[in-house]
Amino acid sequence: MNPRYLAITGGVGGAKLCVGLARLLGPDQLSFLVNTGDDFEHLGLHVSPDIDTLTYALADLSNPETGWGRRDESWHFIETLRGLGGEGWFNLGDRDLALHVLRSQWLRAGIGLAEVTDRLRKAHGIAHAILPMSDDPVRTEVHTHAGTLAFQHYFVRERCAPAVTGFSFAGAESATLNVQARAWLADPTLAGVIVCPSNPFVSIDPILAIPGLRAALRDCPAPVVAVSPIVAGLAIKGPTAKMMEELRVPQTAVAVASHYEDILDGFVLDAQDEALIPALAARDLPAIATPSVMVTLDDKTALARTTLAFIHSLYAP
Ligand code: FO1
Repeated sequence: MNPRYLAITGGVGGAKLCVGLARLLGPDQLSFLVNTGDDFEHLGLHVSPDIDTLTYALADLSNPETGWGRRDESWHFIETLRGLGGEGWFNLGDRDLALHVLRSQWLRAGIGLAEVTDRLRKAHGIAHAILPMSDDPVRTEVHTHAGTLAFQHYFVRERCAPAVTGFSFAGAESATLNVQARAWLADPTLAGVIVCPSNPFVSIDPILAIPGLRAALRDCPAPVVAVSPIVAGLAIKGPTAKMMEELRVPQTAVAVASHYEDILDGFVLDAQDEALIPALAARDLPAIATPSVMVTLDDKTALARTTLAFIHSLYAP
């Protein structure tokens, strides 16, 4: 049986590495465990942004400028909705809308999010399993000086402007981990877990908040390796560095490694942060440095290949 890998991901940055991994590993060797803490009910629809961002990335349908939503999009629906006085702050494209309508229809029929997601990834011709972290609702709440905001209200409506003081993941304590992900983590052929370069606070932490997952990652014999979302003190995309500043956490890759510490066996730094390798070694965390800014497909594949080689170097079964 071929060695298996589980990638833990959320958001645009994580999806890029997932595309690289999917070019190297087939569906019997690689599955994706995805954040659903960003999900929300909007305009009567259930929207799952991180599942959709990964779906479009794997189907090569992503909008290259934003990383979310589809390219070749049109906006007649949302422009008309705004004109009628509806909530227009969350840009739903006309083609993207079909995905939200179909998901919402199936969920209303009582079909679970994992099954809905499996139907939709197959409908997009995607061979790899996309595993929502749970079928149970988990909602990221952003605590700010101006009060608590639902994630999309913070991220899109308020454009990440409010200073954050913390996060909570409503429903996580009673959420059940996706069954297939649990099976992969217990599988003796599991050869590695990759924590993708996503926002640790709002893309990865909601997943790690699912009861049993941190313990399963600590106990699994396969190496757990994270790829840093922070390069030379900056986030490649999104509010990670801004959140770290507001949380009084150093905006460094070392701080990200510390954030994950109890579950990590290795850490992948960007080439610009090579000087941080000794600091991580001093914490018994093996690290490598390699180019990690992913623009082209080759960049994504190269980072995936280097990460897998690093995992192999750590894995003494
Ligand atoms: N992000 C934005 O910054 N503005 C938007 O209008 C927006 C719309 C949108 C529609 C569908 C979808 O799947 C994602 C969308 N996103 C938008 C991205 C989304 O808010 C974030 O990607 C995740 O929630 C965090 O990574």
